[in-house]
Amino acid sequence: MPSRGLGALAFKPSSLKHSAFFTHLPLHLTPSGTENRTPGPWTSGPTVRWNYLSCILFGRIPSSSRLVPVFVYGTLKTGQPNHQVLLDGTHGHAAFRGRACTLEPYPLVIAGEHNIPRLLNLPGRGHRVAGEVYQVDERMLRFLDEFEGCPDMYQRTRLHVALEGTRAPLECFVYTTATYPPEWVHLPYLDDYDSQGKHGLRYNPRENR
Ligand code: PCA
Repeated sequence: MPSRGLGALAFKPSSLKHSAFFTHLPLHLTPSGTENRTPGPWTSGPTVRWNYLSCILFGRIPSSSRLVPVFVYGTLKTGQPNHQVLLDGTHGHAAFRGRACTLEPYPLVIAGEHNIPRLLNLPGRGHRVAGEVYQVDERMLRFLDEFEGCPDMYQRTRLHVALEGTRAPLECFVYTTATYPPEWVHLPYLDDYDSQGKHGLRYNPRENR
């Protein structure tokens, strides 16, 4: 049995390796790591019967509708300007899992002319950052990739968070910024983004840009 890290949870069953979904995603966006070798219920032979049966008996979710954890730290958080997109069922499914904090410190800055929060992919600098974890389905994940301008504006990377009320660190997807002007590293570091915070740098929603 392969280890059940994020890779195993993340829509990469061997039976779907060549499906439209995986050929559609850029390689670096498909979670790497251990493949889930559990075949989906659509495979043929005796396996198909077992898979259907196990779905019914144990409530096992078919691989195509598995949920993956996404850590949000900026405008997607509750009460922030883009939170609504997570609640919109036409984008897919997102279920709130809990509040969380990055295990390692990261520089979280507000940058650029539109005052956009950016988690710079520089673990070890800045503060441990507060946010929220959502379990999202593949449709919502694809929507978020597009919404966050991934892979140009943000990159979908992974980090570990401490989820409130749990002990084990949880590996999540997160939208970070890997390439940025060098001066961004010297901006003030936040630990809990609030678009209405004392910093006074009001987020400029995309419809106004
Ligand atoms: N939206 C994503 C990344 C930064 C942003 O504003 C989030 O909230 O995590």
